[in-house]
Amino acid sequence: MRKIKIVADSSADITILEGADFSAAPLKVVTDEREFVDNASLDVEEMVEYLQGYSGKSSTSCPNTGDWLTAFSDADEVYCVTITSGLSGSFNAARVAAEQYEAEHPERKVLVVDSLSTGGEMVLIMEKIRDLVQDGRTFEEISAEIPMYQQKLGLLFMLQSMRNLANNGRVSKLSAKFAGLMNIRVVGKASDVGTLEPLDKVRGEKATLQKLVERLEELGYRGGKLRITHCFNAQMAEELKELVRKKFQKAQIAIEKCGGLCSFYAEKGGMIVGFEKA
Ligand code: X90
Repeated sequence: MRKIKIVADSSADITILEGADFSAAPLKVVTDEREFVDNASLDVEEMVEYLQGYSGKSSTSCPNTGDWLTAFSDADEVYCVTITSGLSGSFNAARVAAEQYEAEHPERKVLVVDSLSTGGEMVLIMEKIRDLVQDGRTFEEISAEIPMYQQKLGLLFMLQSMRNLANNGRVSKLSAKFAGLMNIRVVGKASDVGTLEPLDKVRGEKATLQKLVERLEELGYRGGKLRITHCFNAQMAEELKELVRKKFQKAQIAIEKCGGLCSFYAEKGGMIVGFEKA
């Protein structure tokens, strides 16, 4: 039997993937005083509280080659999904790890997938990989299929603050300016090159939820799988789920909490929505 592993960096916000041998490689959140390793034992709530009261410099770092190799372990086939290469070095580090892994063990194979996204969209990719593995598909078939499936995925976000994104150069100061001012939230999507593309500035919770549903439909969502991750905003996540369900009764919707990395950038109140297009 070939040993198969599915791995991702911790921006996918999961610690287990049902029906698969899964491992995560942690990103880190770093301040002048503390370092938070984004793994299952991180107290995300404590981190978010601490960051709210902290006004010094804070930043993040992606897994290094060694972290990825640890996650690959000793599998014959590794399927590795990373946060977008447009915003992080995670994909590059994973590629270096994959080359080293294959060079040291010529019979082993690694597929590294640049999600051009994060959060729930990464999980949808991994669930697809798991289903294809369970259907008995080969490494080569899966490697060909995944880029096609990625064409059918999208990611929306809703942010109440973009301070950490702007301070770390992941969006322009100009795009970040409005989030949080006068009850304004920013709704945007992952662009084709895996960067943040702000779309709307919306005032008020109800209007924001309506805008999210409108954008979902516009981007091609028609009731398939949808995965909401939120940073301490279970209420809006549930409301979004209800609104989507009203339009698409058969929608398969999951709600999860953001882990450390996504909480750092999405900040309190933020939501990230990965979804399948029709
Ligand atoms: O390598 C690193 O240090 C990690 C850098 C990650 C930077 C951005 C993470 C954004 C997370 C924000 C909303 C979703 C945006 C998706 C855009 C593709 C959450």
